[in-house]
Amino acid sequence: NTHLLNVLLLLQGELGWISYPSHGWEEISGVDEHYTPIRTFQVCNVMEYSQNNWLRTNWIPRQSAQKIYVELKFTLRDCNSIPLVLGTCKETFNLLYLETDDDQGSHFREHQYLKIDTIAADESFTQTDLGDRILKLNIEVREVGPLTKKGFYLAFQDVGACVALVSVRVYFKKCPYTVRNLASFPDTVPMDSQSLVEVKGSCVNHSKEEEPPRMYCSTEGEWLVPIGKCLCNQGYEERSSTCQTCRAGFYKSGFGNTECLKCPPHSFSHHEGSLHCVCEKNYFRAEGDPASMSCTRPPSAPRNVISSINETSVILEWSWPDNTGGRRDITFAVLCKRCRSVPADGSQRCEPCRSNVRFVPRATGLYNTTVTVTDLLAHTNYTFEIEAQNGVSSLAPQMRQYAAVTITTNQAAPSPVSGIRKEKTTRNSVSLAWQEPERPNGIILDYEIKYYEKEEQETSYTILRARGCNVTLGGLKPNTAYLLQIRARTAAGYGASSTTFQFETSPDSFSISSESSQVVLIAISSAVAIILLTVLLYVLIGSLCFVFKSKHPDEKRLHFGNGHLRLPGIRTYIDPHTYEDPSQAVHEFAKELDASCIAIDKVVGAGEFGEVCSGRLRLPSKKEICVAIKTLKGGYTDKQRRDFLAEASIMGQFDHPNIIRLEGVVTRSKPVMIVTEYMENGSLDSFLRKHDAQFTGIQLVGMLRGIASGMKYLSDMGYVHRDLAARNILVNSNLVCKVSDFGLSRVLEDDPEGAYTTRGGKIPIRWTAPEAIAYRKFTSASDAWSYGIVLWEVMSYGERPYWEMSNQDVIKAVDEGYRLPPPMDCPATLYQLMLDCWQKERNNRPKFEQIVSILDKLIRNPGSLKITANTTSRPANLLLDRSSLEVPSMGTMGDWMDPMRTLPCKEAFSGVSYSSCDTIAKTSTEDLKKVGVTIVGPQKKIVSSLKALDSNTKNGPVPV
Ligand code: ACK
Repeated sequence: NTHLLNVLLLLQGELGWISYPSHGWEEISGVDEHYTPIRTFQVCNVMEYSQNNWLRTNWIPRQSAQKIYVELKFTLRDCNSIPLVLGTCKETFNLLYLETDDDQGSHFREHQYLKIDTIAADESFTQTDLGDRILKLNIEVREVGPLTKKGFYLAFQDVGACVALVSVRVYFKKCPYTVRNLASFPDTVPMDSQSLVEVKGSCVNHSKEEEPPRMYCSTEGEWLVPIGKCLCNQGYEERSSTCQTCRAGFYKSGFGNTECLKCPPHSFSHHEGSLHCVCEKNYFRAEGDPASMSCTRPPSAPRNVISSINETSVILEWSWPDNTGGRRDITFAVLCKRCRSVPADGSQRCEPCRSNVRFVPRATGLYNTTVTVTDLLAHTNYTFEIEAQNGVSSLAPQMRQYAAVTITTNQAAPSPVSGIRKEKTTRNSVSLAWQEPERPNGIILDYEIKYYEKEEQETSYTILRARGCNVTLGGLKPNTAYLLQIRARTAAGYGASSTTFQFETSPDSFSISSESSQVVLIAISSAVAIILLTVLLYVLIGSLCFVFKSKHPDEKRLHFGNGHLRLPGIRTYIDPHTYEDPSQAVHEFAKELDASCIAIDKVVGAGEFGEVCSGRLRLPSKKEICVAIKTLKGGYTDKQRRDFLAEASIMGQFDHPNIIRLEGVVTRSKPVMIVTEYMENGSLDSFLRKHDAQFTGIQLVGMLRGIASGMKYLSDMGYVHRDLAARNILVNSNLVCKVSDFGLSRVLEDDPEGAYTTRGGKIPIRWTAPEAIAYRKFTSASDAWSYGIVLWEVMSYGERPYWEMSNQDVIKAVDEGYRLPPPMDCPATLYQLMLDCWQKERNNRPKFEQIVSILDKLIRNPGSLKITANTTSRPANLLLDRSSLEVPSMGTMGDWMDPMRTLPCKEAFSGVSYSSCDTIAKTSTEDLKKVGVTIVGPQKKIVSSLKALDSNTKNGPVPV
């Protein structure tokens, strides 16, 4: 029971209470029912009438009590037990009180007291075992209140009874200090009325309120209806109504009156009051992991990776890892890489796969142990790294493990062409365009366009080929519906056909009269006859060519389709890498020579793969010829052999007077050799340096024309050289320049000029167009830039472009718009051509075809070479312009051509006609335009210079 009794007064010992009159109440020692000695106040004047005896207590301070309780223990004799008292004897007494703010001492006034109650005995006597009657103790309790003054007196009024007061206890009730639901409630005195007192509790130390704690204190001093509670803080638990810290090795991460928990596996707490346990070394907790969860680690690598390759797709499957790191949230991620070994140090260089490689269902977050990878390149090595990941993998990159598998995709045909659209339709022609296949799986050699009249249901159809993504179909019937399908071809063969596309030609806009229709009919028949004849001729010549020199077995089909005459076939360069077996490519394009037919004379230089020698080749029943022999040095790797022979596979596809000619290869015996025509004067750069200032302008232009012509041929074939530089041009005894040095990765590896760029890969910076340096955009237009540099090298007799500037400075200067200045005595037209080749916007650079034609015009009008760039206007953004103060070189035509004496003029180049100086005299601005002098500013100057020159040379023709 929560009653609290605060005893205010207990009748014990000498009390000094006051009695009125003095012979009334008396203080007497006695014994209680247990015969324990006690002090009592007694009165027993039962024989006399009109008794009025008062006994008053001392002043009792009220303290905080509002309502007090008075418990009386007393004995009272019944009047029947006393003989001769009838009429005077009473059996009750009165209990009274008086409130005062201070002790009034002995001052006593009867009438001031208020009666609390009349007290009667319940029982008067008790029978003992011996038959004695003994007085029985009565206990009575009375309430008094509300009290308001500081203290009070109690008084007992006897009116003629026989009473013994044994004990007077005065007390009040209160709700005692308590802690409930971790909230402490103070001592609270209840109100006097019937209402409850609402008390707010306060949270014990290290706890916080969850809901405000409250309780009610009843008038009986009882705590009632606890509401709300407090919760122990993190790191504290409830112990005997207090919040105590968790012990070491335990933790409590949340608020609440739960116990501290033992640290989960692979974690520990060294300190008391830990909110969570710390993971052991190499164990981790992921962000969402509860503190009660064990610490975990990344899983081990997946096992047993199996790959099944299907053309350019691969299905990868693997087994669950041995160790999941203690977690269930395992997923798998697959990383695709393309790796190749670097011949220089044998290391592997890897790069991520192209972004269009597709993973089904996806590359990361795989729940199943399989993935299908599609849209890979054909014939390509791929490495897949498969990693099992769990929630803590990202926290421990150093512990991550993966299983790797390397595969090589197969050859695959291109995917179908899509997006066919009509660009222009006339009565008898239609222009179409389409999109390249989404997955070319190799280099697209050409497109086959098959079409037929809708009516004819494919009984008769026509096949055309096109190299680009557009074609114009001519000779169609007006107002007729046609159906058409297109498919792409790569070295792997034809891809699937596009969906059928329908188009209609425009209707006839005029009708032909019967008379004129006859004329038209005749005209048409004659035209058809002529065409048929041409076809026959074409077929005849074509098959002859094919018999003698069929390097492309497919070519036959290319030209002649299914019997219908079509656009002439366009020979395209085929990347030997598209062949599954590169040695197959070598034998497709290069003749295998018997080593016994080759005699090596001497070493002339060193190539990337071995020595370069000069020698002789004598083929059965052929004249012996001088050849250059490139050898593959012993101890080569398979890859080196492939790369070495790749050059022959490329060179063997070319047939042009300005491209170094391949005689054949020796692959069946050692050393492996590539045999080419011999170029007596070696490479152009060293040749020019050796013959500084010894050639005429025409000779130099002739060399340049040859190079441009070779480059036109290469660009028409779709081959991008990437390393066009004077050092890669060879010169023969006739001063004919031929483009050499073909290879696939050679720019990256063997050119001493190759410098590593920030994006990786080696590039001959000084010769390379900015877009090729910046983002490897190598095109025929970037070759045109390099051609401009070769032009500069030639005109400066082998000077090093940008002299000793660092590669970085070159890149920066070029990027800022600076260009090399004209070489000394460089004709303005040639310098303008250089500047055109160095246009930042690659589409503005001249095509090789245009370069050839500009040079041809110059050769036909050599006078135009007389105007040197030094004398005419010079762009403001010249780099290291060392010669801007030079005196105009206005010599004679003879002077310009003088050095020609040293070489046989006629042999310098073939098929080029020269003009005499007469032409120069007639040169007008219009003519200058014709020869390619396009700059607006200098035209006047050039013309006036030519006029001046004309007067100098009028006296006679100049020998050329
Ligand atoms: O400048 P060069 O004498 O000419 O030194 C180099 C050397 O081999 C390394 O490439 C020379 N060279 C390469 N191919 C031929 C060739 N077909 N005819 C003559 N010399 C060649 C080149």
